[in-house]
Amino acid sequence: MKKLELHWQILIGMVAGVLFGFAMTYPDWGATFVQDWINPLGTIFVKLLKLIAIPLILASLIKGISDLKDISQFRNIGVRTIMIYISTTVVAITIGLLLVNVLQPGEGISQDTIAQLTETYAGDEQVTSKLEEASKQKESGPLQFLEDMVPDNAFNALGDNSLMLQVIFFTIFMGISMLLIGEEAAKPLKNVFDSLNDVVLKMVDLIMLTAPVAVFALLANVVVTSGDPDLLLALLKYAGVVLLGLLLMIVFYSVVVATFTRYNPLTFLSKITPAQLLAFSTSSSAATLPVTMERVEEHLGVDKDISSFVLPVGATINMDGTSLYQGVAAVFISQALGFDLTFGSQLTIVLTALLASIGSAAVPGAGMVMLVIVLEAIGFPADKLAIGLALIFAVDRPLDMCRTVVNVTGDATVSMMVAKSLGRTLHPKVKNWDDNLDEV
Ligand code: DAS
Repeated sequence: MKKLELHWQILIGMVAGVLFGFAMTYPDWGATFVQDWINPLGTIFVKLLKLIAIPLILASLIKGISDLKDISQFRNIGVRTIMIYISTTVVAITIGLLLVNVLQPGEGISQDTIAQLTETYAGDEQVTSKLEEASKQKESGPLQFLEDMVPDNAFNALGDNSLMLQVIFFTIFMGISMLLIGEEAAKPLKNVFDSLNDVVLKMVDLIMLTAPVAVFALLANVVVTSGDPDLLLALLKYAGVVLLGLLLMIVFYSVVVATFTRYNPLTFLSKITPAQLLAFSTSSSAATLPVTMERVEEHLGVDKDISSFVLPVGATINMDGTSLYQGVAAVFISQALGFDLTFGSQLTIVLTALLASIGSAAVPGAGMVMLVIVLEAIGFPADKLAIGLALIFAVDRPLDMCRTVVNVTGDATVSMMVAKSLGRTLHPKVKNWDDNLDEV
């Protein structure tokens, strides 16, 4: 029997994980069993992907830059990438604000639901920790993110996933310097990074062999740890507005891919499916990055000098799904708690959600932390912030999974737009995911 394509195996793992998770909600020992014996399989998988994310960025970005003819080509890629990222994020926030103002999910939330959610989650340490994290972010100055981007110790930066932007800064600095010293002088180092790149991509393939079991474990754990079904129902309209917005973003990307890059959007979506399924299962763009890069380079055929810059930068600063969610959540909370928003407040949401999504780390739940920045920017009462977060906390994990899919899809879309705008052809190197697994 022909081996199932990997994304079907992953999908089966996800469905089995959800069903198993629901089955484990019945026996009273079920949730503990899943968290103690099943979830670690998923956690190890996510750690393995994060383990190779930094070496892959290092090797891929150095190879990508040192393959360039000159600095102007790199500047071309960089300017286009940032401009397109900002544009797609503004589109995402605008879609979110249009939907939440038209559909008004926050109107009509009953006071006793608000009281129930407040009682259940306002004191929850996960909510208070997000408030603390946000207040730390708030204390920093406007150029803090620029300052944070420059590492003072390359080896520290290379060792810490949360410093991905610092790794990118260091790697670009090194790649440009290799260009400047000339091909001959840089050749020995370039050869090292070229083969490191091949080795790490093979490691991605090997890790992906365990993906079906890993996503089974991750989703089973999400099911057994998700909130009270009644409270989830109360937030169905809010969650529906976010999901509708995220779906419209996928349609937007498909239209852009079809019209701007002249590429079949269904083929595009099918080729990045494994990355989308992992984004959904892990809620982490950073963990998904190695697979996103493999899919975009080897299956969509985007040249490495483009994908090796666009994707790592996108995983950290381009979060269209997150920015859309922040727009919807900020207005939903204001509606539910009777905080009137002026048109000016809505424009403020566009700007701060753009900056907040750039500042959001590519890890689970980051979007909710930066939501506090958006709420404070529109003057939301500080004493009601905990209640505001409590209102949306019950459904935040499933929505995080979905917005991470959109974040990853947006990055892949932009890498194709940048390639097309530079006149590159898209030439897939492999047809199916496990084409090159035979040598494993
Ligand atoms: N989970 C984040 C990511 O990795 C997105 C978010 O928290 O909104 O993209």
